Amino acid sequence: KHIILIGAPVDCGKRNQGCRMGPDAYRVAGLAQAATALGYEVSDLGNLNPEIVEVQPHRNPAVHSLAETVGWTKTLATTAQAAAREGVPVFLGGDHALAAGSVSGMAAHAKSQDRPLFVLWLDAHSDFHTPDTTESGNLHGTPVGYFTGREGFDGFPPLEATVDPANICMIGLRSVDPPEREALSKTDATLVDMRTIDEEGIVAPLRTFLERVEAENGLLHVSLDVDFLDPAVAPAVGTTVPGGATFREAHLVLELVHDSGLLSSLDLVELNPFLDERGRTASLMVDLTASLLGKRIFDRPTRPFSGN
Ligand code: DIR
Ligand code: MN
Ligand code: MN
Ligand code: MN
Repeated sequence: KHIILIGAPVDCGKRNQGCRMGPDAYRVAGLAQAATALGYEVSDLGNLNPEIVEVQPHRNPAVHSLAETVGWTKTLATTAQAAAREGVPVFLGGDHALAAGSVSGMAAHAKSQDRPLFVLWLDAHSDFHTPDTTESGNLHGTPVGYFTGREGFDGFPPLEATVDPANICMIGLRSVDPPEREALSKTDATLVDMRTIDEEGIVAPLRTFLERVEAENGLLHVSLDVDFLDPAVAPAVGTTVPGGATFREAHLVLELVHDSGLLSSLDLVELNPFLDERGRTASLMVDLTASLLGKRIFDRPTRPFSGN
């Protein structure tokens, strides 16, 4: 079992800066050591740079940093495909714009194996905008729109494979803009908002989703946005939204994903170490990753790792 750390200091997906410090914060908080202690072979590819590209300005004048986001998408999609052949890529963000590249690359990898890609999106936000519908112009609100093949992504690389929205499960939703809600309602994506978690718990919808991934022999990409968590436990994020997942809910989700044996790739996104309290949020993200990689108190039945 091989974990491949990929530094993706993407900071162009929103105006407030600081996520570019994320990859080193994860390194300082001991991510590689945590994975090694759990018995994995760990490589660190260091920090990537975006391809330099030129693009036409978007027709929506709010959109900013389009060229940089397109450049990152190209670099990350290529790197994801290469890394997925060798092990489990872990993208150290960087803001959520990086998922346009990481997930589209994993979708291309899955297609090369004739397997479907499933995406577990742990986030307060659905990030289902397109460059036409975004009001903020912040492209970190658009990666799911991109990798599901929505229109309006002029200048972005054409997708080798799209992710079927029916293969996406979003958990933790509590900030969904009207155009996103409208577009999501036309899909079969599984949408688990905070009210669903309050009423039914976080385990039932997750189990149902993981059973589908297993039944369809899918690859599973997990995209963990810091703001999935409640800001009281994870304060170092630009877009705090109250009422998020608790410490234990977050660990439980990742423990259950581990035990499914289905994990293929992971994004850790939106950490802004500039806003952190002595590395507290970075350390929490490392601990959550350890849960995903099999850290536990007592042993439990676990499926053998099916990986990539
Ligand atoms: C908001 C914020 N929906 C936007 N999105 C965020 O600007 O489009 N995603 N923060 O993680
Ligand atoms: Mn997000
Ligand atoms: Mn978010
Ligand atoms: Mn959004």
